[in-house]
Amino acid sequence: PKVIFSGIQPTGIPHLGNYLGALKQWVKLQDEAAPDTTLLFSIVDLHAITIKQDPKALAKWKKEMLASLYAVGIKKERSIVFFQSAVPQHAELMWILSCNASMGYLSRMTQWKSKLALPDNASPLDPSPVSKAALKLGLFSYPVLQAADILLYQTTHVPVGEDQAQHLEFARELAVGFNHMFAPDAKSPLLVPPQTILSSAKRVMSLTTPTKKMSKSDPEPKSRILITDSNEVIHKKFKSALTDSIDGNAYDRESRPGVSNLIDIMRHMDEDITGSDKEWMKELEGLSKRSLKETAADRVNNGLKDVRGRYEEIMGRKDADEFLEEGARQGGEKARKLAQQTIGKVREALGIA
Ligand code: AQP
Repeated sequence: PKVIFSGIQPTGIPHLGNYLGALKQWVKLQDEAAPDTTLLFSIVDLHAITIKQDPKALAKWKKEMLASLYAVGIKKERSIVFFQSAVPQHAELMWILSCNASMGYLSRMTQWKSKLALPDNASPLDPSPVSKAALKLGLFSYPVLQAADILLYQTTHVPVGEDQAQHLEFARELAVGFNHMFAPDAKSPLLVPPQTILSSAKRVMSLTTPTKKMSKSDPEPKSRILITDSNEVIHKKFKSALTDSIDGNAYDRESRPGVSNLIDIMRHMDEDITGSDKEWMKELEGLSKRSLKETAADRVNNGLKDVRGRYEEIMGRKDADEFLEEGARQGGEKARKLAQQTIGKVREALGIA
């Protein structure tokens, strides 16, 4: 049977990139899953603290993220929804995997390089513009924790955005190496090398700088649409989106990033529209930029209004805190049970049971 695992950092309310690139796909996988498929969705707070976080904000964001996952349609009766830090086995397996993770491999990760402000093609030996003392070990070993998250549940499939594909490859190699070293003769693998499921919405771009990905940490709030934004706010943000002054609308990510991003957003928002739907493109071709932005805003509002309604309903409950705490408690308990099975086998194989 399949085991599907994915995670999201509690670093703010999810935006359209998180929604189209991850959350919408999680819901689809959940709703179409065979009865014997296990689904786990983790709010990865231990990953969030690899960069400095304000403790009060983090505590608030954790709650908001849990409410957001329920609001997009993740059902706690079907999927295991939990906080990573509620399952200590994540940190335990991370340590064990760290003892076999290659520093050279880790230093080639593009996410690490982007935090170091190194170009993608830099060698790990290049001088870094960031002081070595300011660099934290946790940020460097982030992919090992991510591998532990996945391998802990014998995960077979991981839905992620394109930016995470490299980390998934690392997790697979760690699993294969670990099995080879500690359980070469086992009938079933000790750790399961997972497959990546790439979302069709690979990269939703910033509304204000469409050459950058839409991101929770962008200092410009107008660069992203939050899944809880009102119709009015959605329209305002789209209105100020950066496009171009070329007549007509056509899809070309290279030369027309702003227009193409709006087209992509509409395409992914609406399940019925496929990439080859020429008629739909024809309708958009002649629109003024103002109408194009309005059309995009309408579509996004239509796609998000139920999510927004459910979010407000959850947060508006008198017992919202208790409701969320109880949901998290139950999810954590289920996750710990599964995690312990893997950790038990791993400890035994290592001789530390
Ligand atoms: N712009 C995006 N387009 C498509 N997918 C995206 N994802 C994030 N941004 C986009 C996908 O969302 C999932 C959860 O991501 P995360 O919480 O780990 O955050 P992130 O990838 O670091 O991006 P954020 O949301 O912009 O956060 P910050 O600014 O804090 O880094 C992943 O599956 C990711 O691929």
